[in-house]
Amino acid sequence: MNTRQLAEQFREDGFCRIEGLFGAAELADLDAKTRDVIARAQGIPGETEIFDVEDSHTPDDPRIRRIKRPHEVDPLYWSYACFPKLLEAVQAILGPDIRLHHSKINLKSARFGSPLEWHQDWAFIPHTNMDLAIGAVMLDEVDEGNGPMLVIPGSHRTGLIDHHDEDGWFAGAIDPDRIDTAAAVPLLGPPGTVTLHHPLLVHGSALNTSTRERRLLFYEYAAADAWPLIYGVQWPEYTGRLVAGSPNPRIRMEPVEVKMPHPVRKAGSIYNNQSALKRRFFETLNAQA
Ligand SMILES: O=C(O)CCC(=O)C(=O)O
Repeated sequence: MNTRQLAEQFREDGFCRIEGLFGAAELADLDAKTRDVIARAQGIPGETEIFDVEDSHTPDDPRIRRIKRPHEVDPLYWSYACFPKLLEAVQAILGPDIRLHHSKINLKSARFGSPLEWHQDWAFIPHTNMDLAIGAVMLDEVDEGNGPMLVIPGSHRTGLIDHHDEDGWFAGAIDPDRIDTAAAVPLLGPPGTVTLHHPLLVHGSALNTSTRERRLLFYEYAAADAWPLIYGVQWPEYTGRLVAGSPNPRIRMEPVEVKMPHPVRKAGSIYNNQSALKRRFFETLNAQA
């Protein structure tokens, strides 16, 4: 792994990709744990503290689209957020002191895994500076057919694009007419591949109509001196999420563009925010039925 090249590609294209970062043993661990966590969703009536569910979810036929904050659900996910090879790549991009801002597993199940409309993560997670890198660990093979993340190379240099609709509501998505969707490329790879993307990189993903699941474990990293603006961070929580470096109350302010993700028609995850969209780019399961 040439971390200097990775950091350069991240700066240039807004993302980089590292094949084989996680090996067979780590993947087996993560696979078993993730299946074990999902098994706990049997019988749940709807969304919970841990699970975000598809619209077609029922208690007898659980359809989970996301495991929320897995690093709080099981220590295994926290330990892999601190995986040395992963941190080495993140530190090459963000510097030595790193904090895990957030984590999630987007499951994108075979046949019905939800699409996500085009967006920039920065619109959801403004900080005092923009030194953030969003890591995605492929827990399954990701191919053209099972809903890969689609990214628009270089789009991180366009600045923040509006994620509010014409009535002023935060829609959690960009009007597709405002971006060059034809320039998008899929992030593909065998299990264990990791991608890191810039918080302003425009990306989205389609409905999974294939017979293959596509689980992505996201670790959102921030430089330790980037303070989240979107929620009231408590110091113990802040220090408890450091994955490299030591606590330092000195925060770096930079002239970043911020538009708060408020007000929302439907609160909750990006799936909820986007459910109120009048116009969609990606087909949904409902549209197929
Ligand atoms: O799971 C995906 O395909 C995209 C994930 C994403 O962009 C998000 O959760 O914000």
